[in-house]
Amino acid sequence: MQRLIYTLKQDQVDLDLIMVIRTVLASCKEIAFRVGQGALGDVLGSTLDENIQGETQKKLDVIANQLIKNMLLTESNVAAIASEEEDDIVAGNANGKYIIAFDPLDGSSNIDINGQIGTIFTIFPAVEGLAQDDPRQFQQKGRNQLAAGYVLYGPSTMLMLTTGKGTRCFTLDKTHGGFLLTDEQVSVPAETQEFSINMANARFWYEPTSRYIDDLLLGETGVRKKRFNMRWNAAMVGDIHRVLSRGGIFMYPSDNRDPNKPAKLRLLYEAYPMAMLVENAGGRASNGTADILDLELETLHQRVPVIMGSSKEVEISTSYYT
Ligand code: AFP
Repeated sequence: MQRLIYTLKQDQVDLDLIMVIRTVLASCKEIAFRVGQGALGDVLGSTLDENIQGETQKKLDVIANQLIKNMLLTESNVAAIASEEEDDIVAGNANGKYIIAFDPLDGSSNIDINGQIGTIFTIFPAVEGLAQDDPRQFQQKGRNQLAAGYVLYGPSTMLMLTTGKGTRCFTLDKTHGGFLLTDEQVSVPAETQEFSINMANARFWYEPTSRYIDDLLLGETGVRKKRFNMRWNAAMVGDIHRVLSRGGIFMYPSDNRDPNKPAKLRLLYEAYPMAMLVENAGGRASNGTADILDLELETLHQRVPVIMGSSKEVEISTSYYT
């Protein structure tokens, strides 16, 4: 089976970018080890702190953030990093070619129940002429991403990666420590009978979301004339991994639950990288009215509604919002 580095070289990825991806993955391997230790490694439970989003930080959120941050800041090619767990941009090397954003531990509520969790990351070119920690560094369109991926710490540790030439899946060989290519072209079926949304939020949804989900729930007897099944992992990495593996539609729409938080998922750390992976696997990713990759980040921790997955289903779903 092919090693990651060989695949990236075959894809003619810039060697400096390969080095940065390898550094991210080196920290993910360490996180995978810590996750595997569980209670024995004292990684379960919460800290007393809150992150910039006002969410309680889990011990593993902090450990994962520190590991990735420390490793990336030793890389000469890294100009700046942004993390879901950091208030501001952290400056790296003044001559670095790349800026990297990451959600160190997605699906925090699954940590203590031994459920699916993961690390999501994205790499953009650094903007020349701007200080490394200038907020405008990250104010780029999703289409500018050079690479995006996630590492899923499930029963096996898997890497889903794109550098813009398709989406590839690798599995961590825990005996030898390398990521090996296990699916060279991930492909999301255009049609699906599986949807993924947190139904507990139904009373807060806006009318188009309610109408679309109602139509799915009517099954064979409704306008869709087929039965839909539902899955919800409470970790976007887990839900998107299922969508990339067998198709489906994943939604976290805006709602009126909290006027200060019209949407839940973060554009930079979650929506951008997942959208790039899904599009490169033949799927679609939208905020309801525009492709996520065409949006331009305005603020570092900006949130965005998300609808992504099987292309035909995303098309049907977004037609409810126009
Ligand atoms: P964390 O960033 O706190 O780990 O939250 C995970 C997440 O942003 C995303 O991965 C899930 O899809 C979503 O939250 C789950 O949210 P619910 O609380 O509505 O299930």
